[in-house]
Amino acid sequence: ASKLGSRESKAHGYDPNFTDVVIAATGPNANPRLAQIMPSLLRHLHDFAREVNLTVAEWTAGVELINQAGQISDGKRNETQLVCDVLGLESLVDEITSKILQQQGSTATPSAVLGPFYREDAPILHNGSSIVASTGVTEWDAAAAEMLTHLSGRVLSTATGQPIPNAIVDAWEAGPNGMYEQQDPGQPDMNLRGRFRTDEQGRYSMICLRPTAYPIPFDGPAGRLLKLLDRHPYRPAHVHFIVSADGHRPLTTQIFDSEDKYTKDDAVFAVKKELLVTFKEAKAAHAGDGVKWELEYDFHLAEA
Ligand code: MBD
Ligand code: FE
Repeated sequence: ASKLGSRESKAHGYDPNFTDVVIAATGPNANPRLAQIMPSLLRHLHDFAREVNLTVAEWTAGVELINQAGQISDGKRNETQLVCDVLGLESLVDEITSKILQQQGSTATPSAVLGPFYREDAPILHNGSSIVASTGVTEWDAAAAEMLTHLSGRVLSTATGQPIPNAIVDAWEAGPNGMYEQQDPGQPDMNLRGRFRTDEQGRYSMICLRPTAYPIPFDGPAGRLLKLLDRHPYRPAHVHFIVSADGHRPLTTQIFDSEDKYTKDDAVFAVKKELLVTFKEAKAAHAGDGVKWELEYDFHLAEA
């Protein structure tokens, strides 16, 4: 009876002990990691509500935003992830994870956030082939022709310094109109995506596009949030990669065009200075194939 009594007397959101009551409701058979982290989450969540005097109407608006994000999320679009991205949360957890690796002395290429547009099962292509398909949309094709890039380099092991044969470089990027293939009815399925296997010298090579700055989808809750916060939706020009090899930690990362003004003002806060690259005008050898730009970039993988 006394336990119930104390609960009743504390069951008020404005009583600072109310948070302890909610934390103490966790049972002895709770998932251990949740039991470890929920007290902190509840404390911050409750403190936030108290600190800003959150009203029922405001809380309801937040619930509706999350509901809408879930409703428009499907296999092609992950709006809840996008909401996390504009709040900096995906970048923060990436940074926390990579800090732990750096503290262990890792010299691997820094990671970057996955983002909402990765697709598994991208086509497996031979080194030197192109991930850029003609769309039949005149402006798209004309813009892409000006951005054709020879991207090549090696995948290396940080443990040995040696190149890794048979590593997989899985790359994806948006088109010159700022849209990923799954957002854009004008692009063929799996356009601007490809998986390349490194050769005996650990080398990969592809034709891709020098990337273009582009706005993250602005027509859903993430966009609504950006508008309400008077923020722009642009991400700096980037190419995504997942690089993997037997015996090594898979690396999810992005490279960023150093000449893009949004590298200093990324809508999802994902830029790391080690991931800035400079595209060079293509040498004559490639210019003959219509390739306008080139970039050599090596990936360094830590041992698993
Ligand atoms: C993107 O293209 C992206 O890479 C991230 C991280 C978030 C939104 C859109
Ligand atoms: Fe992206």
